[in-house]
Amino acid sequence: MKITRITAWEVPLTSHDTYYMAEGKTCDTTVSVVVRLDTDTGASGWGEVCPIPHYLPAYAKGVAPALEEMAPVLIGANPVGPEALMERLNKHLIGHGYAKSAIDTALWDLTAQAAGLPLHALLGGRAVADIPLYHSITCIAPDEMAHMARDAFDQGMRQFQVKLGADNNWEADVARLIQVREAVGDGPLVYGDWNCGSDTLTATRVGRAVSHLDIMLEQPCATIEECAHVRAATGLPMKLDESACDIHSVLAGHRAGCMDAAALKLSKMGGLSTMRQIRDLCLSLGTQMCIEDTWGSDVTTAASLHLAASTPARGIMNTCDLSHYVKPRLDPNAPSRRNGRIAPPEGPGLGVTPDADALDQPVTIID
Ligand code: 0XW
Ligand code: MG
Repeated sequence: MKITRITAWEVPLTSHDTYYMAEGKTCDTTVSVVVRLDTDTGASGWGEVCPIPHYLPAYAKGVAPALEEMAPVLIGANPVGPEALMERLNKHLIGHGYAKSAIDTALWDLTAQAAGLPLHALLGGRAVADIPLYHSITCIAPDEMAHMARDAFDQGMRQFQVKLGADNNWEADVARLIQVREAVGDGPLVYGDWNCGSDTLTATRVGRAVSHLDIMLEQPCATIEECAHVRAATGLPMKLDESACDIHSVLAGHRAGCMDAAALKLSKMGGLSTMRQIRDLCLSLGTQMCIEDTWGSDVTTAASLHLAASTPARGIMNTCDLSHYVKPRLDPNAPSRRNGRIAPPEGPGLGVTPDADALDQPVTIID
């Protein structure tokens, strides 16, 4: 099998509720880049990457030029066995993991289609029937956030990510955590995510004000050292997200003792090929994993679901149905949440095919 053409579309995804995070980071309408690799056998593989503005070293407009740069390695290459081709690609273009993640997903899609197997069969085999979801709550007024949590609880959700810091009001952050905790009752997992937007003093004050509650903190500050400081000062468990971005930083987070949980995101880690190595490392380290992507719709959600479904239950904390938060749906037949859980698509490969109507005109065609 040979890759004959690379096509990319830019699809604006609009959040159902504008999504506010610390430091003015917002998801209102964000551009997702959808990539298709065509081959000489007629099979096509799909990938997607949707960087959130100002969130990670990634931007949507960077994907198309990176595809041009990678094309000489990709066109004519055999997509089967993605790791070998990704190794060559990584030598040809250093970094740019977010752009590579869309290519990597498409290579895995083609490889699994060629094998006639669902993608999770190649990523370790089906370990769980379905995966628990978390519900992410935009940083707005505490009582509105508590309502959103209760609504999601009533629909079966049992894990809640409470966004903090958007209004630089630490007492409001305390209220957010207390009110969401109360709204969902004892038992569900509740964690507060600053997306790097706090300092150690503020995060410690918030954490100590809720330290009598069952609460986890997520990435309060930009560095592993600061997060470790907050964990030690508050005694609360800690999830790392932005600063756990590759094998070395995951090991550093573990050594610093502040990685009870970690967010594994496809575009942050450069795609499934790298992320499955990090998944296996986290399994060995005993870190609870959230397997997801930064943002996006059905293609990147499906890729995350295949990796999550091939991860033993002891390591998987949750996943995210990103396509639930935005419109349009790229593939209306792709999996949706049911009673707080979700399963990967059935059938060979990734198991999703974006609708031509959702894609419109391509921005890049390389052959
Ligand atoms: C990446 N987000 C902003 C969107 C996902 O829903 C989770 C969240 C995060 O930073 O953890
Ligand atoms: Mg986060």
